[in-house]
Amino acid sequence: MLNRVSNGRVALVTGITGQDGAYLAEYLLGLGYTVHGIKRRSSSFNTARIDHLYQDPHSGQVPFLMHYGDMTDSAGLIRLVQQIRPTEIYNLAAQSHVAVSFETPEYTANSDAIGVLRLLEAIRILGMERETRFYQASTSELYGLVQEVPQRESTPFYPRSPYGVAKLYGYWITVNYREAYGMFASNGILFNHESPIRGETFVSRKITRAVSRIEAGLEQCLYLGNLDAKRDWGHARDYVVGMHMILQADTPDDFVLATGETHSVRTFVEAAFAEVDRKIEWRGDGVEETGVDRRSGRTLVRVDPAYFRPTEVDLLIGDASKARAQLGWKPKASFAQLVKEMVASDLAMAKMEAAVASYAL
Ligand code: NDP
Ligand code: GDR
Repeated sequence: MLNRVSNGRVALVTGITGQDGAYLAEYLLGLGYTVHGIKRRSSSFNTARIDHLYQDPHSGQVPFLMHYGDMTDSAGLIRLVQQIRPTEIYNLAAQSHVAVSFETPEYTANSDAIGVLRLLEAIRILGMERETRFYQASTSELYGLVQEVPQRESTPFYPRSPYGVAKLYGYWITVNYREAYGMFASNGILFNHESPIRGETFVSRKITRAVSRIEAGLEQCLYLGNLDAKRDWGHARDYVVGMHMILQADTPDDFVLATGETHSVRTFVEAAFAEVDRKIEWRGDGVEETGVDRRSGRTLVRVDPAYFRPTEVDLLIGDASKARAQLGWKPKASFAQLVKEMVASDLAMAKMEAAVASYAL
């Protein structure tokens, strides 16, 4: 058995190198957990988001440990669950980019659908059904084509991408193992949540990064796809608290976590540019639409059809009243605070990069 802290709470987090993995690891360590993370082998460093949590294991018993593993490798997952014997598993690992899932549908199904089964089977094969609680990172992408607004736990699913369909399997196999084997297995149906460490190709971070780089003179224009898509954007820091609450409930269940507010991509762009005192005026329509800076007359935003998806999710807005009533969860950060924090962080980085570039000249 690997390192355990005195309170006996041992978490295994898949997807530890991602946005949520980093916030969750930090939160659980703060609560006194021993945290084990699974990371993939990569030819370059992929631990930037969690490097600040790392402690040299040579220095004695440390609460944060990393292991190599992959959601497509059953034997490796079984071995890790057997060695670590976690009291809680948070399954956050996934090919999580919706647009990329259209390019890599089979791989997405392997990691995001069958990967969930592999972990649940590991718990079952090892006879740990009563020992280990399981959290599955389900998603508002399950709702897909609008059936009802706001979307809640009872809203029918209609996924619109290979990612959404893979996650649908992950959702139901989690429910099935709960019902069939009495496992404490729960789904968090999380609506979009962002942060300064969000992956750079998701639209929120793509926008705040581009706004900052344009401001620092490193880029000229932001190219986007569908400006009219609407999302319920919250802050990842708030959502990992909800993940933990879901596993502390008296009984396993499925919960929506959302802010209850929705904004379009266009509004996100306006809010981000407003942080650097630029007012965007929209001109033209469709793929010809541009966002022009009122002050300078410069075109700062253009539409690139390459970023449109074959099938789109037009409108997401979640109703988290079940989580609020049963778990006491509610998000703290507002949309405005989220955008402000993300732009401030990206602006600091862009200014530093610009300063280094001018010094090098
Ligand atoms: P990220 O894309 O930031 O992180 C995904 C993590 O999964 C990374 O650590 C990645 O590793 C890892 N991973 C990917 N494929 C594999 C694999 N085959 N084996 C092992 N690890 C793998 O996602 P987020 O942190 O934003 O999201 C966490 C989870 O929550 C995901 O499952 C996502 O689908 C889900 N979700 C996210 C929402 C959001 O708005 N952020 C909303 C609802 C659900 P690497 O760093 O090497 O790429
Ligand atoms: P999403 O997030 O698909 O909701 O999935 P993303 O930020 O990628 O897209 C949100 C919306 O913005 C539109 N869009 C663009 N998106 C990207 N990435 N790049 C662009 O240039 C662009 N232009 C417009 C998209 O079409 C879409 O409508 C995220 C992921 O974290 C999933 O893993 C998670 O399950 C869901 O959120 C909830």
